[in-house]
Amino acid sequence: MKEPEVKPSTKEKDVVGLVNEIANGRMSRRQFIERGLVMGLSVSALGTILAACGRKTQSVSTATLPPMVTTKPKTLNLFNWSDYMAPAVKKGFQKTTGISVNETYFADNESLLAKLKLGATGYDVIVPSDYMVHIMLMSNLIQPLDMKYIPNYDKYVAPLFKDPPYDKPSENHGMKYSTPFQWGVTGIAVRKDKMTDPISKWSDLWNTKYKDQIDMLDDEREDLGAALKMLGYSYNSKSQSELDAATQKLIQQKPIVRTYDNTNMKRAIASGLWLTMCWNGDCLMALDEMGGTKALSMVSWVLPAEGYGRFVDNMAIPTGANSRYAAHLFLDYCLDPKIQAELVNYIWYNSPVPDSRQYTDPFALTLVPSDADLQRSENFNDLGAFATNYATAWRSFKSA
Ligand code: SPD
Repeated sequence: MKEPEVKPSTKEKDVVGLVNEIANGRMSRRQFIERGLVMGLSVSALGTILAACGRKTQSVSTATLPPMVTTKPKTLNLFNWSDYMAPAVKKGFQKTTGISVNETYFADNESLLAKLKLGATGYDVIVPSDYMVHIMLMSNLIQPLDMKYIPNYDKYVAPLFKDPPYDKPSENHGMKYSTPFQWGVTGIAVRKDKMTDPISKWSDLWNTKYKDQIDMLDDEREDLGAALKMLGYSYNSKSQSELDAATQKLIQQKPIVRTYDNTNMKRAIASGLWLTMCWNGDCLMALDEMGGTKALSMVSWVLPAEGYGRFVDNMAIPTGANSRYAAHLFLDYCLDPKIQAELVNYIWYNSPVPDSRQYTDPFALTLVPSDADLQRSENFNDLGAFATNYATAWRSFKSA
């Protein structure tokens, strides 16, 4: 006989939410006790939960760095976004250290997280974006770095990228979990040689006249964020009604979208698709393949008027890495100004290392947003417990 499905009651879910908040340091002990009592929990039950959380947070706050075993492995496993590493950088690292780089790919932050949560081990270096660094460090999926093995961080990283809010556990014990890799923005690549209408905003991607000439990113925070922004809300909204409205917008747009893709926007642009939602580096990569500056007469890059996303992608070392040492060497190597320039000259994103500019191909600076343009951009934050609402919204959009 089929067992009856037992669903958690609302009260149970509220208690789970409350426990997550205290365990992840998003709530003070006092707030926890006050809310717990209002929910009808006994003082002794609250005491037991606090004791358990205390053990967890203590292990973070007193964390001492694990000893560094400086044996070099043959290979370092890099888990990265596609089109986000220069072959010359991998070769150079091998030449310098004797360690070869084996690169595999993920499509978005959420699939990277899922992979690690499911227990994948053996990745030495991963490349999560800002908000995802915070989610991962709060879940102990990445390890604290030993900065004495990453001297290029202090030497070369711009102050703006040092000490970012996403790289801090709830109790700030001074450990770092990530180094900046590249930063960028999200916009629209427009084939102006194929269409003459002016395009300036996200809502243009909802115009039915462009049916099958639109590609969207396949990315939960990016697509929901663009729809939120178009409705006048924040990329980081924690309002269920705003999120519902954004989900409905994406569902409404679905019939006119040709495809959702994060991994090959350059092909869409180069093949002549009119409107491609994409990241600046991938747009520039397409332009590079289409002939460099000449291609600027065919493609325009639009930073939507309603506001758009700005991100910092970072390098971090998963808890289950094979070689903590090789990973530190690689993080350090990638922050060298010449290596940053080698990267930028191939992947066409923006460097957090100002000294790299002197070695950078001027073409790479073509799509760097001005300070005035950046006023309209918004960072992506860790949404805490509300992240599950985005996941649910994204699933319902996908299955609609
Ligand atoms: N092809 C490289 C793409 C890397 C983009 N990072 C995405 C950040 C998402 N908010």
